[in-house]
Order: sequence, then C-alpha cells, then structure tokens
Amino acid sequence: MNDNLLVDSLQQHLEDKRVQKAIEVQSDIRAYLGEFFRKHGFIEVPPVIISPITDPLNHPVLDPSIDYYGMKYGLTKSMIFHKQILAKELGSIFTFSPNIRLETPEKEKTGRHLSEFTQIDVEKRGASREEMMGLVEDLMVGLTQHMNSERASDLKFLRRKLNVPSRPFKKFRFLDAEKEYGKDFESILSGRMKDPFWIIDIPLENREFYDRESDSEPGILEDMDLIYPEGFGEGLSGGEREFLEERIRERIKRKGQSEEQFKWILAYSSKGLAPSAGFGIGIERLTRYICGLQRIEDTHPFPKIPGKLSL
Ligand code: ASN
Repeated sequence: MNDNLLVDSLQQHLEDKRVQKAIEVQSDIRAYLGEFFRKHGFIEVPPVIISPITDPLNHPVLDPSIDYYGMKYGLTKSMIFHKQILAKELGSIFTFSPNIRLETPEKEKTGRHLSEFTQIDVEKRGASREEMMGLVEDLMVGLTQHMNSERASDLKFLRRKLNVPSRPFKKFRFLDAEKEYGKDFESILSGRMKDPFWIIDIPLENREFYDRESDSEPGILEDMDLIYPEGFGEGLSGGEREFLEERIRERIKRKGQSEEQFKWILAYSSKGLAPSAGFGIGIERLTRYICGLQRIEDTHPFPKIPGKLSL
C-alpha cells in the first residue's frame, strides 16, 4: 500500500465523530471496570507482553516468536497461565491485558475481530464458575445503568438504545443449543435475544485445555461464554481451571498439544497451583456493544484489522 493512503485513511478514521465518541465512551468503560473490580477486592496487576507461555487458543492464528538469549518468547494471546499463577499467590486479580492474535484475513468479515486488542482479564482463587457469572451479571447491569445515566448524550449521538438487562441472565447448555438451532446457534441466538445471555458446559474439543472438566460429566467443561444480544456475538469467555499437574498433562495430551510447549506451566503446577475461576472481557467488543457499532474497528484509534495493513 502507498504510504499516503495509509496516512489518509488513518486521519479519516480519527476524524470520524462516531470513532471519537466510541473512544471517549471506552475511556469511561475502562474507568468503570477498574473501579468495579477494585471495589470487589481485586488487585490490578500489570500486563505481560512477552513470555515463553501463552494461551494456545482453540483456533489457528499466525504465531511470531522472539528469540532472546536463547529462549523462545511469544506475544501474549491471553494471560491465562499468568492469571492462574497470580490467583494462587495473590487471590483476586485483574489486568488490562493487550493481546496479539494475528488472525487470518477471513476474520475481517465478522466485524468483531482485531489482531491487537485489550481484554480485562480476571481470576479469583477458590471461586466457582457460578460465582464469577454472578459477578459479571452485576457488572453488566451496573455498567449499562451507568452508561444510560452518565453517557446519555453520547449514546443519543450514536443512536444507541441500551437495554438494562435483568438478572439472572438466561443460560443455554452448549449441546442443547446446538441440537435446537444447529451449528450456527451462537449467532442465531445472539440475533434473537434482547439481553446478554450465557452459553455454558462447552465440550472439551471446542475449548483450550486449561478449563476444568466436569467431575460428573466427562468431556464437558465447567466454563462459559457471555454472548451479547442484537447480533453482537461473543464478548467474554472463562471458566474454572485445571490446576493439578497430572490433569493438565492429560488435557494437553488429549488436545494433541506438546508437553514441551507447556513445560513451564507443568513445572509450576508441580509445585502446586490453586483452584481458581476467571474470565476475560474484550474491551473493544464491549465498547462496540455499548455503542451499538457495526464494526469493531470504530472502537479503536489504531485498529489492526485482519488481512489489512495499518499504522
Ligand atoms: N481470558 C480468557 C479466560 O479467562 C481466555 C481467553 O482469552 N482465551 O478464560
């Protein structure tokens, strides 16, 4: 691409009033989230950017690595393992974590993928999935109320009517939803629902190895996704975690992944990790939902759109 085109399109993007509003609203969302978790006893920790351990994810992305003093570091795709380690040592933690997931070009079509984004990543020692879901429901109710009262003029400018959801949010078991609505159940339900809802009990093959397998239903995980309504799609994923060395080793094997790649987390777990549960909320996806924007790039000043060049 010609250098001037890149500069011109960035300038046009940044001069777009909707983008400016979304960035302003996002600043308030970040402040609200930080205050919410601090008030609930969570400690904010700094993010990790490079590390030999990061999230394997359950879908393929381009995977750059940095050779540094003979050690292979990757860029953080999520801080899942660092969260588990910190939950053990500190209890309740959160971080605004920049994630790099160099998505393949077809992800551009979804309108909700950026190759660089931030998630507020949260973990709590000894927590159950249900406790964390309750916390998220409180957060979503409080945040939408806050936005409707404090950001009314911005939402009006964006022509956004934001519903305050009522608790408890509706829950669909993954396999039940798939049976009723077919493979595309998530987007079908997202399109039909008026309030955020949960997909729970996700089968093992659909998720990474670190979410805890149910004791009563082998092959089903104690995890959850929060799906935004009105077609906005997935906004959060999380669950209870495997923390015993032998169970982590077995799950890595069942996923067909290499123990070598995860030797550090296996070594840490051999000293004892703690049971914990947590989740991550994509800040740009949350902003897109709150602002009612079609495309996620309008929530970011310097969006890295899959398959496109950008500054
Ligand atoms: N942050 C998510 C979690 O806590 C993991 C992810 O981003 N893939 O489960």
